[in-house]
Amino acid sequence: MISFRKIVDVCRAFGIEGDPVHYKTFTDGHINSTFLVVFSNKGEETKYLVQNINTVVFKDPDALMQNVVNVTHYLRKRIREAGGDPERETLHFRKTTDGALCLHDGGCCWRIYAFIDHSYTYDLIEDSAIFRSAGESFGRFQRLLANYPIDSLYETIPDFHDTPKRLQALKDAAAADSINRASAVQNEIAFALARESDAGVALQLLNAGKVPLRVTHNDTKLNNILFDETTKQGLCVIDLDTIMPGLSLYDFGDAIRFGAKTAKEDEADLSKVSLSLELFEAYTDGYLSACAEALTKAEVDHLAFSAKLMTYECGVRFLTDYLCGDTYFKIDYPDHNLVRARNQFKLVSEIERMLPEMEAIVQRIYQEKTA
Ligand code: ADP
Ligand code: GN1
Ligand code: MG
Repeated sequence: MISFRKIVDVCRAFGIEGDPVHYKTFTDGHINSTFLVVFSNKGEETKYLVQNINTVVFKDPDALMQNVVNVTHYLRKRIREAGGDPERETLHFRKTTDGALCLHDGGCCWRIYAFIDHSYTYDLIEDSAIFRSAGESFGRFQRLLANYPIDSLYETIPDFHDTPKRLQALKDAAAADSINRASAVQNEIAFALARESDAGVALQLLNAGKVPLRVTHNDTKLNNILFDETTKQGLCVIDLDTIMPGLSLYDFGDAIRFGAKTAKEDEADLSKVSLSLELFEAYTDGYLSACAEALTKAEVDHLAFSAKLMTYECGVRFLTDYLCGDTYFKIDYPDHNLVRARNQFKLVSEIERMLPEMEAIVQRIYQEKTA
């Protein structure tokens, strides 16, 4: 439990003056601990976003911050050139009074960025216009970073979307069975193993030179976009910790996994868990309107499949964490990761059923955008 006092001390190390007025904890991320803090100084209130970086997940926060600083610096220029507002359309970090990008404090690591006010995030939506805008935001993000020097990126989590390695980690966790949970989840393990041949598809396309390595976000959950309160449009892509060389398929697939679902990621009533084709179509339309021209044929042909792949991978990761004793994702109750894994596997089954329709939607919209 992180106290308000601790957070205020952190703010002081970043040179923030004035009286702390109020703070709030954000609960929508599974990795970092995030707080909004309000300070009053000379009659004016300023909001800051204070974040405790998860150093179990991110082993080298300084290298990670260098990535984020370089990328946001680059984005600011591109956004300005495109006539946008760099203050609200990308993240801005504060340095410590010593000029460092983050504050090391015991085993903890902290950073602070400007709070982007009058914005909000979604964990679940029904409104396809909003999800279309999310597709445009991530498509534009991919386009803005198309010429970013990819080799200069530090790989914050190696093999992050290497699905075969994720599956191997599940097999290892099941074999080790360190906290005796494996016998109770044999059905879920069997579900994952039955789809082993899907795991390597994206990497095979990469190795065959059919899809290019791009600068990708790698964590394109809907709640990693801030929406503007006034325009109701996607405003700023956040959570830049996993920007790494990757595939467009990862970003498209993960966005569909999280955003086109009909129930929350941890909904335990699996009868509610499916994929909305209307939302899928809306996202595809927004995404392809922003970046269709840049995609290869193999990328376009595998967009629908990528939704299945990323949902499968995420389910495998939740199940692995469950078997390992919940050391990676934050949980609210003991079986939380198992509930999440079952939810993702139900969504995989639903996507398998809908795949031909999803593929037809992609081809139709792609033709429209490139005609
Ligand atoms: P995590 O890695 O844990 O997902 P995020 O960086 O996504 O952490 O931040 C968690 C939440 O905090 C976001 O989903 C969003 O609601 C809010 N948030 C993050 N950055 C900002 C910001 N600069 N301005 C306003 N809200 C933010
Ligand atoms: C984590 O940090 P957050 O909550 O945006 C995870 C993603 C998973 C996602 C599942 C660094 O994302 O890879 O897909 O949870 N981030 C990391 O909801 O592992
Ligand atoms: Mg996040």
